[in-house]
Amino acid sequence: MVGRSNAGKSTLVNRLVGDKVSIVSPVEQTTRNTIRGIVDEERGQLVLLDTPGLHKAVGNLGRILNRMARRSAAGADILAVVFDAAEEPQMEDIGWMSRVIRERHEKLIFVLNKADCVNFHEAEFRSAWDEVVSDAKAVPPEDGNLFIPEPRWIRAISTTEGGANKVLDALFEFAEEGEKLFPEDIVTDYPRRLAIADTIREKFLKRMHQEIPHELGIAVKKIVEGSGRWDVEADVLVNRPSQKPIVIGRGAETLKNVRKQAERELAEMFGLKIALKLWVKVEPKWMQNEKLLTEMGYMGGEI
Ligand SMILES: Nc1nc2c(ncn2[C@@H]2O[C@H](COP(=O)(O)OP(=O)(O)OP(=O)(O)O)[C@@H](O)[C@H]2O)c(=O)[nH]1
Ligand SMILES: [Mg+2]
Repeated sequence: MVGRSNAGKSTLVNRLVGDKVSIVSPVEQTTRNTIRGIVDEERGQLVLLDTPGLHKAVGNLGRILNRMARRSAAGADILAVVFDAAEEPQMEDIGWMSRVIRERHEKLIFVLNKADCVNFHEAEFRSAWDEVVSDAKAVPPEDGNLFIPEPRWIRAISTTEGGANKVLDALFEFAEEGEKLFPEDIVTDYPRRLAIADTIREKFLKRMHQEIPHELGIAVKKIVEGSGRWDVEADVLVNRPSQKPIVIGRGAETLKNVRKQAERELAEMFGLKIALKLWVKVEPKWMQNEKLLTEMGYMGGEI
């Protein structure tokens, strides 16, 4: 699953898996890792890769995220490009359209997501594709070997039950037979430490706007496993001193709410009590710091 930030890739993956494996928010750059979601049903098993949405890369983190999405796409058997069709096609959408031609994606699905929205720009997306195709034909590749894929266009409403069934059907239709890769009862193999960090970050994203979300990083430092209870310590990293009071909130209200909401959701996720301790730290340019990025799981482990 690829596509520009905020198109609804993670929402779609969660919908298809039938469980929450990836965090969702209305701000850009929510997903910061390739996350596997596993669908297991009568027809078989699908391993879905949720990826970070492409965006104008800023700093190391931005570049890493863009590279992650491209690599996942290159290695996948089936590519689904998710479009936010509630808005007109944008640069990143056109970018993916050109890329699927360049990289010869045969099994290709174009998901027109947010079909519940009043302004649904299906026609604009289709004509944008026609234009990309005719541009490609006008300037064929140097080896003269032009391949124009035929995408399967599917409308979806990822936020509603059953709203993405057609995407699931197409995936099963395209999928080739093989051995099951995962046990039947797991929905993701995303590492626990990163899942905890993401859940905490999601709770912050839900309360913040613009600017700060992109400059917020969560690093889980310690998980102490007691009987029926885990004690988790995490650093909340911001870029500048002025961001610290915003993240903490008046009377530490923001921090307290985030902690409570995250504790509740994590308890449900792991089936035991979770006690969180959050430390807000100013770490200028943490997004450029390879040591910190590695610690937060952003450098290695690409699929
Ligand atoms: N109305 C409507 N909203 C949707 C739909 N699918 C997703 N959304 C909303 O779109 C926003 C972005 O969803 P995400 O799933 O986080 O988007 P994403 O593509 O994973 O974004 P990144 O991780 O930043 O690349 C959220 O507020 C979702 O609730 C849909 O079908 N209809
Ligand atoms: Mg996402």
